[in-house]
Amino acid sequence: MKKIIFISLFVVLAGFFVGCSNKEQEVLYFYNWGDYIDEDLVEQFEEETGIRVISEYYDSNEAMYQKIKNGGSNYDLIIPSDYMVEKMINEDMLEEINYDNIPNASNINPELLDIEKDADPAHNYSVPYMWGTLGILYNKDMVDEEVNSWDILWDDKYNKSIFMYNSQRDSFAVALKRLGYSLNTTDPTELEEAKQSLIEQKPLVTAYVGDSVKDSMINNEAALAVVYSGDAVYCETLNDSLDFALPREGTNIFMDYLCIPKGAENKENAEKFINFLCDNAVATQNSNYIGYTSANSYAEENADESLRSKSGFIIDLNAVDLEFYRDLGDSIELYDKLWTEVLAN
Ligand code: N2P
Repeated sequence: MKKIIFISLFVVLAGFFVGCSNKEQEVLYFYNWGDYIDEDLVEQFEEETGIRVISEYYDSNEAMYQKIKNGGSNYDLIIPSDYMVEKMINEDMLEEINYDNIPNASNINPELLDIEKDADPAHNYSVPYMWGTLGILYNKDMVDEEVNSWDILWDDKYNKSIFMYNSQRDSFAVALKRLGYSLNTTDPTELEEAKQSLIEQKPLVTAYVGDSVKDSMINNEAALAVVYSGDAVYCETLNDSLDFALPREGTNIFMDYLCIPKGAENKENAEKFINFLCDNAVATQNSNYIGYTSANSYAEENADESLRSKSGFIIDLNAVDLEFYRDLGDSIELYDKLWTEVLAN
């Protein structure tokens, strides 16, 4: 009898524990750029779905790629830019997206679906999130001339009053476009020339930075900074002395995409979150908060006037020559080498 009671008790308890583990908390591992989402929206999603979002942050496509390539990470959602989507598809690092789970994808501006034609033309792996350009944020109280050329970043009048991003593609883009070359060049002579010019510029540069450039510019710490348009808009809304310009020699245009890394364990949760981010009201609130131009048509048109009125928010595709970065294959190793030399010099 005792034995029977003991066994029944065991069965009941075992059942209880299995029941508990079935109700295990749903999670989503999100690897995002710093300052690239309104965290209140993350909370709203958690409350609505019961899915806990665990976020980690990166500050360049290259850093994100390396972390995932090295293995051992378990991210379910990432936000690579166009050329990085192309590279990750080429290397079989992304999951195909199930659009049945993303009805709100219909809110994406159809023109933006094929603005970048090479990375993932059918968007099997990538849902457009935010887009922008690379340009010069400047302080009108410190810069008493028209800002219309990358040359200004080589003018020693602005000695130690210039911020650059610590990003090899963006820094080389500035130098290459200034020299009249493509920002996707793989020509060693052109790249060597660009490297030399970055070394020549270096004494004028206050620092090569990430998101901290925004606080520095808002606090009037420098005259000039190379920034993404969304970061510029964010700064402009907080400091009226700031303005943003695209140099006449041309620059980079980027589209950042919501993507699911290969083997993600919580793929459906990632798709739920992508669908949430594509909702019109959510996308508008998100864009208003971070300053970037949304790929959602409604959000782009209905963003706060305080953003829409700032230089950089409305992207004129014909303003200057705009080039997307491309995946450069193995040639990126030459960029790696030359960028290391710039930083070491
Ligand atoms: C936000 C970074 C945006 C990424 N801090 C630009 N591609």
